[in-house]
Amino acid sequence: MDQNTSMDGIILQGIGSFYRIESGNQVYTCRAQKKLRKVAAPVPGDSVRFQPGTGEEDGWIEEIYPRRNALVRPAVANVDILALVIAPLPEPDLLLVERLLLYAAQADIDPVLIVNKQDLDSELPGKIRMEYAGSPLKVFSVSAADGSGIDKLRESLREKLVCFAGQSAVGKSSLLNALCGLSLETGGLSRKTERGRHTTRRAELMTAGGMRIIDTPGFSLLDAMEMDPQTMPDYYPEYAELADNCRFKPCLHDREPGCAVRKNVESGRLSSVRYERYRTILQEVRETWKERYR
Ligand SMILES: Nc1nc2c(ncn2[C@@H]2O[C@H](COP(=O)(O)OP(=O)(O)O)[C@@H](O)[C@H]2O)c(=O)[nH]1
Ligand SMILES: [Mg+2]
Ligand SMILES: [Zn+2]
Repeated sequence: MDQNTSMDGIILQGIGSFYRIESGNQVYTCRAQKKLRKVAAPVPGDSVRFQPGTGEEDGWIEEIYPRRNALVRPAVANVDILALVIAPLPEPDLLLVERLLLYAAQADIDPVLIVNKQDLDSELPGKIRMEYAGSPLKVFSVSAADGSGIDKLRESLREKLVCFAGQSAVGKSSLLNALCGLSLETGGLSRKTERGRHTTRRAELMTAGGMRIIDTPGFSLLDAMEMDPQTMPDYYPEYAELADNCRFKPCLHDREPGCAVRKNVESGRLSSVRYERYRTILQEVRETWKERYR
């Protein structure tokens, strides 16, 4: 094949054995070479080299460039930002949020926390900010319904590949519509959930409003997280900062005597609810780690 006609592009979506690839302002449809599919199938977000098809012949993906990171469900690569959406309604599952923050940190993806529906409850964003005080997490307060906070959020997501995640009905699709001028279906909760359960809906990368976005259908990024419990404190920046002051080194900031993190929680300088979630997840991580060779 003539190498000179190769182009670089980004995978938007896989449909059967075909892939939609964006390059420049154009979208091409190509197959993946068999030898390439054996190593790893391309996923949305992958940066690839491909031969565009000619009138008669299908184009081919020749190479997937190394991935910076990759999520499993949804299958997507090279994510810059994991945008976790919560709202006063449905009631936030903050333990889920906590797990997702850890997941993002492990995958080297910047998380942001978006508190939507501020028109329904203007106090939730402040409460959440208190819980994450001392951590570098960015918390945005927005309303997809009345548009408040949307411009500021859009500004910090520009030029990034953003994966939106959160419980059903928190307003992910509404937010994408407000942020990017899309017209995704919203609100059809029961029907959509039902359909999502029975069919494998694959992730699609959309480019709109200066962002590359993935709207995940529902949410299933993680089951049990397999990681060495010893590494967990590293992913809590405000705890890592204090580790030098703990009596034990390393300290998991659990029940160790003389733990500086616990002291700061007891004195109210660090959030006790976030700390309780940390310990809950630490316990899970320990159990999963113990069982890993069974
Ligand atoms: N009051 C209010 N309702 C919202 C807001 N954003 C979304 N909704 C509503 O919440 C419901 C679920 O929204 P949707 O975008 O489908 O949520 P998704 O399941 O996360 O994609 C819909 O009825 C929306 O109209 C908001 O900022 N304020
Ligand atoms: Mg939706
Ligand atoms: Zn400690």
